[in-house]
Amino acid sequence: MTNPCTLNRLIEVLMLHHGDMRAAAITVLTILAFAPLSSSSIGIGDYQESPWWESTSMDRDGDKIHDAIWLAIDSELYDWVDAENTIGVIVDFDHTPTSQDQEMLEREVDFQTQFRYHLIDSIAGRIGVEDLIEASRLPGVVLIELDGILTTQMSDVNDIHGIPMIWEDTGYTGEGSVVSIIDTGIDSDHVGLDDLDDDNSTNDSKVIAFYDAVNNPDKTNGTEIKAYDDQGHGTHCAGITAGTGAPDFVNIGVAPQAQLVGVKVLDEGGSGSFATVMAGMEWTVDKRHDFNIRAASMSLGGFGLIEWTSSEEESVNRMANEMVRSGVALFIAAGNSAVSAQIGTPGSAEDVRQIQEMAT
Ligand SMILES: [Ca+2]
Ligand SMILES: [Ca+2]
Ligand SMILES: [Ca+2]
Repeated sequence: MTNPCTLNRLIEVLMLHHGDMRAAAITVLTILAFAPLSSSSIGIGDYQESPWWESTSMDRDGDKIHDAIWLAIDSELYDWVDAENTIGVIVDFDHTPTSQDQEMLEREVDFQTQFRYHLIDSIAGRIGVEDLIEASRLPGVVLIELDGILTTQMSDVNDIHGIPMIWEDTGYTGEGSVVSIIDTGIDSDHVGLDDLDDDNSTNDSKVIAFYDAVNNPDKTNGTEIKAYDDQGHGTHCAGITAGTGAPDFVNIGVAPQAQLVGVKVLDEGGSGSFATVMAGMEWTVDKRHDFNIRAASMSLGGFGLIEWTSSEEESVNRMANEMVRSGVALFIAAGNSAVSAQIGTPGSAEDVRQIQEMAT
């Protein structure tokens, strides 16, 4: 086996191609198996040669407004602009935005704040199309990004039982590990996800915390909302990762004794904005010590404009990088929904390492 530290570095973040859920699941197990062996993670420096916003491909004309915003406003493929003529944006600052910065946006350009982040220097919300230019000129604002849309990544749902059961060879079952599933939620009443030992007389929940960034974004302690999934994709991913296999034990997850944290960022239609997805990502980092979260799984894909403009500096990518820096091993089954040669957000994050060959 390779040096676990090297391996750990390789698997800090994984990018797995469209549909290869089987490889993704094996890799999750690899993350869990080796994470405890590693020394502290992430040797990525914090230095930056020049501010990213001065050279990002999101703003080739240098007007501090994401070039895709104007495309979005004119797009007939998706209703980026609502009936009030507002559009969802991520406002990037040259410093971590404070409540005063948030108030400035709300006061000066009628900004409707949705989330203010601390892992990246950004505030998400809606703004009137007519106020975009004024907002771009406010002090501290360096870029106004389009708030993109992410959707569930279709995965290969069959052949799960064909997974080589690494845990049979190593004895490793995921016991003691906690994985955050950032998706549509988790049905914690599912018979394969409701407990660890499939014995209803013992109290051993598998899903130990839940955050609903879609419908209850202000309830952040992780235990005040019962886990649910009004779409199904997140439950499916949770089962592949850590399902016990009950009731028939045909489809056993690759880490059947791992526990899960559910983070709902996609709605009942299976889609969500960058703003909401990032809130779930940041929550995972904020709660990593509370719930001993060692890894996070995102099986999301982009569509439409973000596939055209996908940039390393895009907010979701920056948030993904911050997750990794904080020590949460992130695996992403990223989509190539539009252009086969292109890695969609957030798979193009600079820290993402493509290790398909390891996983297959
Ligand atoms: Ca621009
Ligand atoms: Ca059970
Ligand atoms: Ca039980």
